[in-house]
Amino acid sequence: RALLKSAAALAAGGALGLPAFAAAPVKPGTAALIVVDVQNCFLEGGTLAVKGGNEVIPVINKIAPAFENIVLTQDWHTAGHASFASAHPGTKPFETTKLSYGQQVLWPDHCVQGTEDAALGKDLKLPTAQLIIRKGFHKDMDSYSAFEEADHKTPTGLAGYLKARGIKTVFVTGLATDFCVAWTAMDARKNGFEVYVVEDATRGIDLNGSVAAAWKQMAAKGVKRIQSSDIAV
Ligand code: VGL
Ligand code: ZN
Repeated sequence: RALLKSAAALAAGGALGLPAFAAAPVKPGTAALIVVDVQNCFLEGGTLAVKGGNEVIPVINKIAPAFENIVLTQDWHTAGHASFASAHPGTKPFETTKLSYGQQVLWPDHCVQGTEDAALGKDLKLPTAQLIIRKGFHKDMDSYSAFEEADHKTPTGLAGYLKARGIKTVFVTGLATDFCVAWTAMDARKNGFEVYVVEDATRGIDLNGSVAAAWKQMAAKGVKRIQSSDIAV
């Protein structure tokens, strides 16, 4: 049984300009679903609520049974984290500043370790998920990506975990499309995985067109864009 309906696999191959036969069937045992940051902070009423964020939950719940391997991530910041505008006097949320590792968007205080705001969305139904990666827990460094921190050096260990389990293909879902989803998808490519982002299982923050920019950057790195209806559940 293949994870992707064949028309979807062909379309994803075609979008990359590959001949149709290049899109090999994805076997469930070699695929993982990555559910990025579906936490109260990014849901309705959260400290950094993403518009329509709650709508990803039923979509993720619907496709999850197709996966033998499910990994979740949690944005997991210290109080006073470097990505918070409140840690930089004279700045406001959604401004950009320069930190030791490069440009950083400054955010409202969000997803602080151990708070209810940082908890996973209670309506997620992923009883078979086996790993939760917590990221952004170094006070001086952010981590949008589930694979490595913003210095592009410090690994989270996720690539090793997936490789040790024979995973070749990842399907990325969750919040937010233009930040943690995009960085996770692109780093998955960098680590040699075949990558699909399930568009209707994501929502974006969209600062100055960042959602469109993220899709463009992801496409340039070979990330394939599909819909949940392309997955055979
Ligand atoms: C995220 C902004 C700040 C995300 C995390 O999950 O996309 N965005 N921290
Ligand atoms: Zn964050």
